[in-house]
Amino acid sequence: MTAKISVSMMCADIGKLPETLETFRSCGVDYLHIDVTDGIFAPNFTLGTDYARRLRELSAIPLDIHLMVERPEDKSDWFGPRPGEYVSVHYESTPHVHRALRRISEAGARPMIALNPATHYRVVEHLLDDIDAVLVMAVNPGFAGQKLIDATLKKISDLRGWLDAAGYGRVGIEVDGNVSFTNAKKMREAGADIFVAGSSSVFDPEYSLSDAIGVLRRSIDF
Ligand code: S6P
Ligand code: MG
Repeated sequence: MTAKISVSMMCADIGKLPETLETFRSCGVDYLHIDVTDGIFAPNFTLGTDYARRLRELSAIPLDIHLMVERPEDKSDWFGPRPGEYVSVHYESTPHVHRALRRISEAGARPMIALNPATHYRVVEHLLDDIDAVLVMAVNPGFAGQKLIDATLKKISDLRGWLDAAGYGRVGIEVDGNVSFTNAKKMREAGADIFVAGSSSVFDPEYSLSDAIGVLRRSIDF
């Protein structure tokens, strides 16, 4: 899969939203990553349904909704998932992971299973026909600005090899957390396809948004 950029909207300046979205459009950003936390499954309260709805009015870039909430099978519909959008649910967040993924595909969106750093990738074995991608967390969910957990790189390469060997080359890998310019290159080499860009790259105040997107693109396009 060609490398894709999914910008982390919890890192965006809410006071500059229209011009930020215009920059993302002109730079060819692939997805808008929407972090949703409930203060229970993951600490913090981040983004929600009204914000997602407003983004769809302001931008044609598809959403990539990351649900870090308990019982996501009851909540994904609140976001009105659409064709072309990803919705990810955490393996650890519900005993009904399969049902949660099915609700997303029934809504016409693309289901993704998210894994915390300590969760082994093999838990997705019986879900492979029900997902379009696996989201590998490179930090613990809840906050931007954390440091990469080093074991993530091996996890990505092992997962990529395991998916390919099982005949699931179509299943993509998204990586989320401390996707810096340097880490992004290593993550791409390990086999990641979708890169969540937050304070470590696209929103690094040392760069303009468009410059940062260009640097990130060059780190992952090879
Ligand atoms: C973390 C969340 C992430 C962050 C992203 C921020 O709970 O799922 O999507 O927003 O990691 O990026 P950075 O570069 O600050 O780690
Ligand atoms: Mg996220």
